[in-house]
Amino acid sequence: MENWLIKRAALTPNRVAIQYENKKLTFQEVLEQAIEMAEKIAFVAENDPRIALIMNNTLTGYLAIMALQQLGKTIVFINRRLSADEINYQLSNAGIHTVLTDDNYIQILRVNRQIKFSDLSLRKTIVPVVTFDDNFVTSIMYTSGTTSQPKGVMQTFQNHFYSAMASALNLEIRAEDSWLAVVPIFHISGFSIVMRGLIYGMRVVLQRKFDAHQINNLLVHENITTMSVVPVMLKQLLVDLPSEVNYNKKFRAMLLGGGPTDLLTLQQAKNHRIPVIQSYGMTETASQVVALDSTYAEQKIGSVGKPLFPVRLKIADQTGKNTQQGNIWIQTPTLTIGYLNQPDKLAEKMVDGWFNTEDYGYIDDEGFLFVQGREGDMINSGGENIFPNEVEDIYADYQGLEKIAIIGVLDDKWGSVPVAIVQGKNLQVEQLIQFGRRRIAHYKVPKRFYIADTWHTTASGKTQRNLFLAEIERLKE
Ligand code: S0N
Ligand code: AMP
Ligand code: MG
Ligand code: MG
Repeated sequence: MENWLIKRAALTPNRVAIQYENKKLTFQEVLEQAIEMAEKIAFVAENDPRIALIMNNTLTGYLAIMALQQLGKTIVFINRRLSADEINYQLSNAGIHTVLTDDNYIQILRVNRQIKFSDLSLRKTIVPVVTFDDNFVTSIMYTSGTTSQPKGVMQTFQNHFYSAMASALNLEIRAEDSWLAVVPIFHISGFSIVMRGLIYGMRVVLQRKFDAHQINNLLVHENITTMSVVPVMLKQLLVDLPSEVNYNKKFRAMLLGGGPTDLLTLQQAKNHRIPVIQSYGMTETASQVVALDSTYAEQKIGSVGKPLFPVRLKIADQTGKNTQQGNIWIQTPTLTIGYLNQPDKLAEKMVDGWFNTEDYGYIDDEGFLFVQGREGDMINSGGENIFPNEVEDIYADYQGLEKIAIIGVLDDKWGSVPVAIVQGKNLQVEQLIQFGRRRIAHYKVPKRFYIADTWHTTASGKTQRNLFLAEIERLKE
């Protein structure tokens, strides 16, 4: 395909592409500023095939993405909530030499070049790429797994293009559309909005920080038509929004995804006349692959909907044999071409062209998908995934700790949070917490530690997390 940004600047030069704080840039202005930034990046890192971005949702971060695409560089997005160790692992795994950032990570990173956007200055003339090739990996995002270290999900231009099309065929594209992006761009929830903006020629309203009151103000007073949220965001918006206040008349879709939502929240959204579109998707599928049309919102409450136009869906066991209830399997042109440097890992999840999401669910007799959980007891805290094994492994090095089991418990704010069951000598909760906070993202650190008298194991010696969960539930009563 043509270079998307150059194409946009040719087709709709004067349309607003991006709005950030009090600034608005048209597609023509974005192209000019992206080229300027590309020239500055070329001066310092012309030969790096991949460059990492550690960014907030800021205008400079957005322009850096546009610039890197003009240079034909693969962008490695880093979750800025991760610990130094976790970030360094990803940088090293991706063979990164240069990190561009809008933050002060300078001391902690082990790479050759760490450059703040504001420190880029000298330029080198560049020639923008002519085409955005279907199979070119434009972005890489790391996801953790049940048993392995985080893996870099490679997303191609084709993945993003089909994803944008699939969403458009579901939600339509209208000339007046603008999409509010407060979900992080380092996640596919946010980056997919940036790609849709470019492909549709649509205004993206970028927000650095999620503040429910501020977001509600924007949705009430500005002509914003669409917003992506994770459940914790929707809940906070509902708490802040007075019952007599409605969003602006053009607002037509609150795309909700990234984790399970409780029915009460959906009901409250309905009371506020917020048109929620429930959706289901993942980094590996370049955002939603299943979505619930708002006309079915009531009838199919709790469902994430039907597969989008180019997507096929089935429920099968772990070997791929069809079942009523089991793993969710997907066929989609938005599926990643693989995990960076680990070609076997995607193959392990594929059977006959179907991708095993490792999520559990069922499809009702009218074709609507219901998601019911996930392999490996994954915990979804505010849209961030936590794998118990990953946290347990970190604590294996803790002096005096003999046993640990991480389990997810329901949480009013985050949906679900990790707590730890431990056994050992002289364990101090405060020190256990500090130990975790130095090594892993804060959201992964257990919120509470329980000392267990007896340990629940299976005959084969595996910890039975579900029995501990039942015990904790009893303690709460
Ligand atoms: C909810 C958010 C915004 C909360 O962050 P906030 O309030 O900005 O936090 P801070 O002020 O920075 O920190 C305050 C304390 O809170 C802790 N903390 C922050 N986040 C979490 C969390 N998630 N869980 C637990 N604790 C958290 C901080 O650590 C800090 O504590 P201390 O001081 O102790 O460090 C933020 O969490 C957020 O942005 N969440 C959303 C993440 C997200 O987008 N996830 C989706 C990932 N999945 C996908 O992208 C696939 C699905 C998808 O594409 C999609 C998803 C949604 C909508 C649409 C789509 C689509 O298909 O297009
Ligand atoms: P990520 O790996 O960060 O892209 O997160 C994707 C995962 O989030 C999926 O594999 C699911 O486990 C979970 N998820 C996404 N959307 C939903 C949803 N609507 N309901 C339940 N879980 C979801
Ligand atoms: Mg994942
Ligand atoms: Mg906050």
